[in-house]
Amino acid sequence: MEFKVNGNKFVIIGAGRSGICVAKFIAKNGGTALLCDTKEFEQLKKEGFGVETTLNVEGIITHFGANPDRNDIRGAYAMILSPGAPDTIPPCVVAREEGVEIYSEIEFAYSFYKGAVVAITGTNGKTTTTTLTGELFRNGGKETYVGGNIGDPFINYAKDASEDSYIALEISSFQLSQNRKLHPKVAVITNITPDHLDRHKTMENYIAAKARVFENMTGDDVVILNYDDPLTRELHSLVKCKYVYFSLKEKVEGAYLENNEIIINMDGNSFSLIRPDEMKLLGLHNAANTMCASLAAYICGIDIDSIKNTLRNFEPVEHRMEYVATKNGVIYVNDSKGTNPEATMVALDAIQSGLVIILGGYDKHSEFDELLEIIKNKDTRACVVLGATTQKIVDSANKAGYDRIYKVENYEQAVAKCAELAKEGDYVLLSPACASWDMFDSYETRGRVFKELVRNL
Ligand code: UMA
Repeated sequence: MEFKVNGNKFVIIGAGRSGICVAKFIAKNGGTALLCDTKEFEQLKKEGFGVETTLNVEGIITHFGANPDRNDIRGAYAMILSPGAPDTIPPCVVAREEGVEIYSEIEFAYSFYKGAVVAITGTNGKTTTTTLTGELFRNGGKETYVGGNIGDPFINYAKDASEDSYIALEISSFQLSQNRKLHPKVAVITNITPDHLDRHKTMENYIAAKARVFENMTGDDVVILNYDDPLTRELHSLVKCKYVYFSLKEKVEGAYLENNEIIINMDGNSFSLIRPDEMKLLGLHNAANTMCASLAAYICGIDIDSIKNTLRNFEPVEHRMEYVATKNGVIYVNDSKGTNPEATMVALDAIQSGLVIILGGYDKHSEFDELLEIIKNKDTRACVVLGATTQKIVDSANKAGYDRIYKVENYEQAVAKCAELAKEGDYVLLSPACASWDMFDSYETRGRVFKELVRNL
């Protein structure tokens, strides 16, 4: 079903990246958007997603600083919910009472989209996999879009794309929990480890949200699952279409690593793609991301030489093990996208020698004990800690018997402290194991602040 926008009123919850783009789309297509946010205008403006461009636009009515009330919601054609807003908030309760259907931005956008979706979800690795998938398809000669949780909402591409197009769509568990009709041609689940438990409450709910990515997939559609991660591997029992695996450890149908080569092994064809050390991406986790993206491209018929060529030239994604600068012989790496302990553990795998790490941020109720054990066992030179999770991280360090912990108040102090502690040849890694929302509007802003401070050292 395509939403009928012309002449209809929509209530949009959240005036962030998703909500602003949805409101503009509705206004452009002849509908009326009531764009709501509990934050005040000045605060929204500071976040830099362009809320000011929604003012005085025909077809957009703004409602900031409070939830919409019953009169605002009554009679609306639909409510479109931003991913960060759970469907238990008061406006959603009212919408249900008033018979107004609630949709995610992804579902809304999907209703207009005629091309094929390659959906990428999982706790970690989504952004690199999505970006690489986009590059593989684009270089393979396909009309390609890249969007979703990666930061560029699906609605921006949904209507103009042709039937022959592909979108590499990064989807979070938040976006999937409202899923209805989304029907990817290929879906990737990179891995599932505890994350966002403040919102999903239990691991079962979180896994169930991720599994919704393939609930409408049938026949020749293909689900790509991580064989090395038991939670993801076992999801095959719920899959109603074809599925393949990727693995760093076992020879599987799909893609695997053997003698330091990435092998594609599907439908009786087996061939080597590339050696991980021929690529510019650091770490084994990136070999796994490469397998996911390459499998998706191979399944959709992208030429193998084109795949190999793209892999050889692909540059790391911003905020994902991104090299920033070398200052006084110390190498600074920005992994601000490391927003949970598992992501940070993966980042740590890629660095063997001396390390100073910046940890801490918004509290998502994650556990830090295992991470601090690893930090201790790696003989990490120092941990510089800040943000809402400071005490939790210090407690985990105490449990692990690790005492090279330095508390700071802000990023200026953090970078200065790292520069003071690191020795020539060391790495300074920003991989905070936490979301940024206690200090920044996004991990991107956090990463950019870090890079700026490093460059000014
Ligand atoms: N809001 C309300 N009422 C509520 C809850 C929220 O008004 O009850 C408002 C907030 O005040 C805020 C607005 O909603 O101003 C923000 O909405 P949002 O949090 O959904 O954020 P968007 O800016 O629309 O960005 C979202 C994704 N953010 C989240 O899921 C938290 C972005 O992913 C995504 O890029 C974007 O949609 C486009 O699809 C970011 C993210 O951090 C990168 N994702 C998490 C992750 O990767 O771990 C899930």
